[in-house]
Amino acid sequence: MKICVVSDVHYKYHSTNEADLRVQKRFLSFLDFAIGRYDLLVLCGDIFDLYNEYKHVIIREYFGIYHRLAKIKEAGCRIVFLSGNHDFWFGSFLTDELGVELYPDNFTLQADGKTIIFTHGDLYTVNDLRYHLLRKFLRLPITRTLVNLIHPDWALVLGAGLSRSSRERPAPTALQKQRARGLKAWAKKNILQGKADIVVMGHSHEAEILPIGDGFYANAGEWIKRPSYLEITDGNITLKQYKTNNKENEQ
Ligand SMILES: [Mn+2]
Repeated sequence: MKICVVSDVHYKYHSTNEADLRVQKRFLSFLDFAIGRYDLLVLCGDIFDLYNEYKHVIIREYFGIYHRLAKIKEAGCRIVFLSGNHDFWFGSFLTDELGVELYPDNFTLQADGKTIIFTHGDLYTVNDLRYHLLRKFLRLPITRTLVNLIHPDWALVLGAGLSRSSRERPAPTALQKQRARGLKAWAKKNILQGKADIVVMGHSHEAEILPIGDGFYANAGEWIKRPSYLEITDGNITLKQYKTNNKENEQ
């Protein structure tokens, strides 16, 4: 089985910033590259920098992604999307129209004799009570109901202002690094207790594969500085950099 994992693209619904446009172009090119290549594509959270689906409205700027996900799906690939801390207000569009499977917290897969747990990672940060309270608040149905009373055009502008840009802090700060230690600690606990062979996360923006006991903690990294993704082929995990042929995307 051939699995691809990508996370933390932070694709913006609207931006004129050159760095953002480069991320968008690269990611769309990556999705084209993924068509027909995998059995399972795991979108491990924070693919979108801001996300909401209304009952009858989708964000038009995301059409390029939707269109390619449909092509990936039509080529016979299963698509799993895990909520991140930037994209969790999903509706039925992704499931009903694109056949994407949505998981709000974790997704566990048995494949090629391995147990693999996928999760974005924001659930497992440490010393981060303020965020964990915010996480609960934003996921309350009433919060979303109230936001959805605002016209989508205005709600998006408001949301973009509130959604802290990862571009402005591409390198994790010391405090963020400290909080992110919880991700590896959670992975270690699950691997050493025999609950998983591989724990795959995003969120920390630090791409790596770390052996733990007989297993691995793997992080898919980010797309702002160094576009990376993970491949798990027949139970073997590798970290890859995505390179396009287009020179201007290589800078
Ligand atoms: Mn995140």
